Amino acid sequence: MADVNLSVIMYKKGDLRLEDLPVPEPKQGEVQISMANVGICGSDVHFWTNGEIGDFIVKAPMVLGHEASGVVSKVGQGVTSLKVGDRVAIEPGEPCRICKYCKSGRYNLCPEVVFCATPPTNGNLSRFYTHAADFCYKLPDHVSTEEGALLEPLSVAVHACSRANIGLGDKVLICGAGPIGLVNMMTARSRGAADIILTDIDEKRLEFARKLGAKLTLKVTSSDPRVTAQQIEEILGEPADKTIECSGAAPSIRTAIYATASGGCVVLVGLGAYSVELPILNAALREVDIRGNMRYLNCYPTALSMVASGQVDVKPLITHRYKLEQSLEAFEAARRGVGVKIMINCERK
Ligand code: 572
Ligand code: ZN
Repeated sequence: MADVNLSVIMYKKGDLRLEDLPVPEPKQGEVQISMANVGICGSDVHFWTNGEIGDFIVKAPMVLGHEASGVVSKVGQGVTSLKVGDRVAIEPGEPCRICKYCKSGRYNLCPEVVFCATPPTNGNLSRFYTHAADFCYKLPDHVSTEEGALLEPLSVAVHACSRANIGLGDKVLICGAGPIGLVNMMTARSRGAADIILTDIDEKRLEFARKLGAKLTLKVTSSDPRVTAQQIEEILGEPADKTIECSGAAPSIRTAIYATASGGCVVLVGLGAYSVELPILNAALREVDIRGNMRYLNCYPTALSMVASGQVDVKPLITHRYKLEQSLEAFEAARRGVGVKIMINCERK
C-alpha cells in the first residue's frame, strides 16, 4: 500500500481500515503536523464498534484519533507562534470563536466546535494532519510527544477537578479507575486533596491505581448504592467533600450522590446511558450539586505545566505501544479492554 499519508479510517460500524490519504496543506492560521503519538480514547473505540455516540452518527468514512502530538512540518499564512520543527500537543477541538459561549469564554460549550474524530470531522491518526496553530502547544525539550498526547485526557481531569473546586484538605471520591479516573486522581492530588478514594468493579484496575500511588481503593461488590456509599464513608472516615464520577454507570452515579457530603459536589465525567434514575431528592435536600463536564476549557497550558514541572507523571499510564501500521491490532486490543492507555506512534521509522 502507498504510504504518503497512512491513516486509520472507520468506514462504518465495525469497519476499520488503514488507508492512504492525500497530505493536507495548512490553510491560513494553520500548521501542518507530522504526527508523533496518538492515544486511543474510549470514544474512538465506541465510534468504531457502535457507529455512533448519542446524536453523533458516523455517516461517512472518518479518521479516528484525538489524543495527539506531533512536529510542525509546514506553517500556513499568518502563523507566527510556531515554526517548522516545533514539537506540539494538539488540543483537538476548534470552536467557532464568535458564538455567545466562545465570546463569554466558555468555548468548550460552543455548538459549532469542530472536534477531531467526532463526525463529520476527521481525527489525526495519520502521518500528516493540519490544525489551527493557536490550538497547538509547543512542548519544552524535556517533555516527550507521548506526554504531549496525554495532555488531552489530563486536560479533561484539570477541567473536572476545577468544576468540583477540589482544594486543600478535601476528601475526594473518584468513581472508576480507568484512564480518566487515574488522571483525576493525579490532578486532585496536585490540587491538595488530603484523601482520595478510587472505586471500580475491576480489581485489576484498582491494583494498577495503587501502583500509581492510590492509597485508598474499594472494589464495588454490592448492587445497593447505599451499601457502597457506606463502605466509602467508612474508609474515608466521613462522606466525600467532592466526587468525580468517571464510570458513567447508573449504579455508580447513584453511589456518588449518596457518598457525597451535604453541601458537596458531584461532577459527571463518565459517559453512560442517555437517561438514568437518580436519588435526586437526596441530592436536592442535602444541597449536593450535580455538575456537568464538557471536555476542557483553557486547560492545556495548565496540564502542560503540571507535566513539565514534574508535578504529575502521566507516562506510567501507557501500558501498550503500537506503530501506525499496527493500528488495527491496537484497536482490537483496546476493544478487548487490554491495559490502560494504548499509544500509537505515527512516525515513519
Ligand atoms: O477526550 C475528550 C472526550 N470527550 C468525550 C468522550 C471521549 N473523549 N465526551 C463524551 C462524548 N461527548 S459527545 O458530545 N460527542 C460524542 C461529541 O456525546 C463529548 C465529550
Ligand atoms: Zn477522548
